[in-house]
Amino acid sequence: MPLDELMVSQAIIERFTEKLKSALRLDVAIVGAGPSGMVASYYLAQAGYNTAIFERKLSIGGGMWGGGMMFNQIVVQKEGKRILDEFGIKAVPYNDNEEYFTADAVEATTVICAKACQAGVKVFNCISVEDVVVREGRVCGLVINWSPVEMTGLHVDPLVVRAQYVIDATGHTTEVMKIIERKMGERLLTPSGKIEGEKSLWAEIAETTTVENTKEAYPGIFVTGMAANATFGSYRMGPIFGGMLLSGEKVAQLIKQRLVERT
Ligand code: 48H
Repeated sequence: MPLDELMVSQAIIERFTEKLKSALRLDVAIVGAGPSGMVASYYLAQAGYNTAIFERKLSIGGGMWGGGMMFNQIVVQKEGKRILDEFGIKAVPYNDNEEYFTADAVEATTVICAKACQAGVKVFNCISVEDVVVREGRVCGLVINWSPVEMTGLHVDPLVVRAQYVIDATGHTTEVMKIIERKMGERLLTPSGKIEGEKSLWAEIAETTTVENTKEAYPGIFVTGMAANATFGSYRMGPIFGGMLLSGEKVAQLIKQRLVERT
């Protein structure tokens, strides 16, 4: 049988459209496919929730591919190693008392993403989140557009997806929370009611507070990973990833509880 080019195009168009349509009413919409967002998506999809990630870039993985200064190894302290084990990522002890472990950044990124996809997460790369949908002081969806539209500044209107909960996993830039702060003119669930802002590097405090700061930051939206520390005003930690993995796990747990309470 001759290869039918139109069949190839038709298959892509139909299957992608099905995927996008199935993401119109989500349980959880995650912005950003860095380590915290991807880990969160895995646990939520594994629990049976309709979960999608929207990632601006062509590649998933956020800052994890690059390890530290493009030395593509990541360091995870012993508290976070459990998550590497759960995903089946090889963790190599670095010091005698097994406080620090290293993992290959490429293996860690690709395995987490593969497990998330296999658990049922719908990953949409090359799509940027440009706004949120609100109802009576609560976030209930995302406004999305192709990243090339955003990058070229074309005047093309976006589409909308609804979600019971949204996660801002956009890293240092904490983009979704910044949009809410700028546009809604209401108090965020932070001490000052505003985004507190990221502080300089103090790894020990930063790693603990990344998990503590993983919580709801405005009704309907939770923050995870670096976005949690930027929103609630803590330090950066440099190239250590345990806090990112644990924060992703925590945000999934918190949202699972809420989803159970809502049913
Ligand atoms: C769609 C978007 C949008 C948008 C951004 O930066 P990330 O890797 O995020 P985390 O928090 O999971 O991990 C942080 C870690 O990588 C890191 O930078 C560390 C540990 N730094 C410490 C230090 O001291 O420097 O990923 C965020 C992702 C990226 O892929 C962005 O492209 C994406 O979010 N993103 N996607 N719509 N509006 N904004």
